[in-house]
Amino acid sequence: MVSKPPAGDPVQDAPQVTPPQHAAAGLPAIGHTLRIAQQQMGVSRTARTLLKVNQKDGFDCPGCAWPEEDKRHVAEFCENGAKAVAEEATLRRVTPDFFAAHPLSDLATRSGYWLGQQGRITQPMYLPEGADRYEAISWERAFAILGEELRALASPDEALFYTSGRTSNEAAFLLQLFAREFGTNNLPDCSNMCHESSGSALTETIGIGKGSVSLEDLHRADLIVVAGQNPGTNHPRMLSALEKAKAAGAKIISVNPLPEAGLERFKNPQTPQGMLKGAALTDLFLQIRIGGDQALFRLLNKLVLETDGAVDEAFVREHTHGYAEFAAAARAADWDETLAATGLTRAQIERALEMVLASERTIVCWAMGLTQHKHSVPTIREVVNFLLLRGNIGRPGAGVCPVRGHSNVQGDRTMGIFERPAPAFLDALDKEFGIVSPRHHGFDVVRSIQALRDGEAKVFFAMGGNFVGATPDTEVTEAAMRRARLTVHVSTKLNRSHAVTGARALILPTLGRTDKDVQQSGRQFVTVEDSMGLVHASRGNLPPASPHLLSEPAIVARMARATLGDGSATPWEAFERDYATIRDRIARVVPGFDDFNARLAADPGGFALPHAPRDERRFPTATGKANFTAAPVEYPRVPEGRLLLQTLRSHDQYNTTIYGLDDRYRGIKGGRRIVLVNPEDAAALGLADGAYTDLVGEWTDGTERRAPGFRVVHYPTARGCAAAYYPETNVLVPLESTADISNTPASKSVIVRLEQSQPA
Ligand SMILES: Nc1nc2c(c(=O)[nH]1)N[C@H]1C(S)=C(S)[C@@H](COP(=O)(O)OP(=O)(O)OC[C@H]3O[C@@H](n4cnc5c(=O)[nH]c(N)nc54)[C@H](O)[C@@H]3O)O[C@H]1N2
Ligand SMILES: Nc1nc2c(c(=O)[nH]1)N[C@H]1C(S)=C(S)[C@@H](COP(=O)(O)OP(=O)(O)OC[C@H]3O[C@@H](n4cnc5c(=O)[nH]c(N)nc54)[C@H](O)[C@@H]3O)O[C@H]1N2
Ligand SMILES: [Mo]
Repeated sequence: MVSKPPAGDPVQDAPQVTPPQHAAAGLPAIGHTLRIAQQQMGVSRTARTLLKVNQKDGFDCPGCAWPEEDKRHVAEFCENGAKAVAEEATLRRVTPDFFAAHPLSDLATRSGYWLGQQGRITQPMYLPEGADRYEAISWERAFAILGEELRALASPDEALFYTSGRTSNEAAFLLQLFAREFGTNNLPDCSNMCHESSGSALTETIGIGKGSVSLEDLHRADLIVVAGQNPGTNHPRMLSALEKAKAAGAKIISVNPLPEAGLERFKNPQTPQGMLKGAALTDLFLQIRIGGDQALFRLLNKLVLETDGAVDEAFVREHTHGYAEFAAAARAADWDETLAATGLTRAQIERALEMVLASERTIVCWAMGLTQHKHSVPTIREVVNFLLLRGNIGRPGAGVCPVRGHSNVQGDRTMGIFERPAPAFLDALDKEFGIVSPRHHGFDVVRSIQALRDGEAKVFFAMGGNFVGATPDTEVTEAAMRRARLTVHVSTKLNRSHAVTGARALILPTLGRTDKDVQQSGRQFVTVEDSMGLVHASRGNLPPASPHLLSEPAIVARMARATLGDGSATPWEAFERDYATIRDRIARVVPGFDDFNARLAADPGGFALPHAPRDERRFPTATGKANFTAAPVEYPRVPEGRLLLQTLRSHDQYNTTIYGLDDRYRGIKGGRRIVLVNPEDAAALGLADGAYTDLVGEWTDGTERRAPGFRVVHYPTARGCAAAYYPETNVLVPLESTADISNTPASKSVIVRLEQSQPA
């Protein structure tokens, strides 16, 4: 299989390379932000919009899920948040004329960057069977087609309802309610590709699949371990929290195959000193081999166990289960094997141990560097073991901190977007609405693609996101999507998923976070939950991108009426008229949302959801205690002459949305088809800096996948490891290459061969 870059695209991919930077944010970031924002929005709209980001009376930043501090700055956003806002609040428009000028066969040749740059979609569009052009369609007709196709299915399980994590709580709650009333748990979501491994690991070990720390805890920690995360690009506001923690005396260990600029040094744009000098953040950089984290934490656990007085014995006795078995496994950890798995030195690990032992309050933060491997779930469980050993869960300044991606991905799960819902959740939903939800599990993202491929699923509906662009094994996925009867995308902007369709397709344009949402009962707001379990309101203030847009809750309500008709006793019309009525129902179904509307009215800044381990040191697991686990240590074995490739984000992208072609901190300009290779590995493979190479993925079943024409960049990544951007490299990730237990695509461990070639 070969994936070539698009041919019909005027955008040139010609990467230039300069040395990587050692500091993130500061003045260059501000200039870059304003430039991008003004190109999309003009000067006055830029000012009006950016001043409302993350304010209590404003909208939640559509960037990442990092929480806001209670005392907000006037400009409470970061460079990349501003880019996310500009991308949505752009003045560029995709009208029916655009679709008349660009048939599907043309759209299919365009890059994601080009598609996104065309602007906001203004009207519902329909692609009839056999046609090559989308045509404008009325909302009535669009819902009639959708209802007709859904009702025609042999079973509700032939429908798939995907959610990307920007969807509000209100829209997500309605979507899962509709899916279950219709009769399926097929609710795949972006989380299946993201933090599912964290959820799987945490639910079993501490009883809740969410992080246990607040911003306040980060500020009070003695030691913060940041593993597998690049906050300088993906969670820039986290750097302010790390800076504050450092100022109060915290130490930081970063565990990463790449030296990431933001973690090295941070120039805080919110303070004058910060702008000039910046703070060094990382005290110890553990440049680990890809996939070596479980081995590292296992050895640290052994060393803690062997140190007198280092284990919090009272905590272990009172609050945990499985200690003996875990301790036996940890004691068997082997130095030589750990050094081989991690590529670290003995001295580095001993230094890390000293810092661990010197800390009374430890937090571990992580993101995709830990979640997207075959052995991600046992890796994260080993992190939990590490924290449990010294009682670092459920007290101030300590805990687990999976740093979530999309701004409401955590909230969507809380609202019931899950293919494997807990029976108690379904019981509450059924009781409230007088329905009978299916109890059998639905399809996650990877199973959904397999179901489309195998003809088991026929209608695909996406509440946001870019399913085709974000999922693995691009060729397989695109072929699968083309087998669908109907594909439907609720979207703000064009992307690859609109160009790779089923027999019929609908594009349903919707309001974004920045747009003012007025319904029959008046102006509405929605709510979101951040990475630390804080729920708050989000209110757009711009006139909508077009008068023809419907909000996400309105779209779900109308889809439900078109599909379920008089058979539904659910007040869909009332929900659309007044979102407070949706929140009243959420309050009665979802634990922690009691008096939802009243609490939001009392404090628009929001409230924290309950979290038993954090609040009461109570662990709602099967054993009633926090569980130690003892999985065998695994790490990727890479054959001679091959490299282990991770697929990651550049500084100028938001997942599949490409803002620009630069990756400033890594010194890449004007192109994305690059592969970062350690200079010694490159020398051994005979690859000069600037040479062009094909990336050839080798999968265990003997199949190969090829991504041609990547420029080799000699870069200080760990030995044996390589890195290239997603989504260009998704073609290399086999659909079957997933994490055990969580079924998350193993996007960070792809075995590749590099073959000399030409620019693509
Ligand atoms: N600007 C911007 N912000 C974003 C996003 C975006 O695309 N752009 N995406 C959002 C989303 S949905 C998410 S999930 C988050 C993603 O946030 P991140 O997880 O920071 O994103 P990635 O670019 O995938 O970076 C993975 C990091 O893990 C490291 N890594 C890779 N493999 C390993 C390993 O085996 N071990 C260790 N220890 N480290 C490893 C990589 O070198 C890299 O630093 O960001 C969110 N925020
Ligand atoms: N190889 C590889 N693959 C990966 C990853 C990786 O690291 N490597 N990361 C994975 C991760 S962590 C994630 S979260 C997924 C992301 O997967 P998705 O969430 O599906 O992808 P996005 O690129 O975030 O979706 C962008 C699209 O969302 C739409 N959109 C934006 N705002 C709104 C809105 O307010 N409402 C609606 N309805 N639509 C909107 C726009 O049309 C835009 O084109 O990708 C995963 N895929
Ligand atoms: Mo994500």
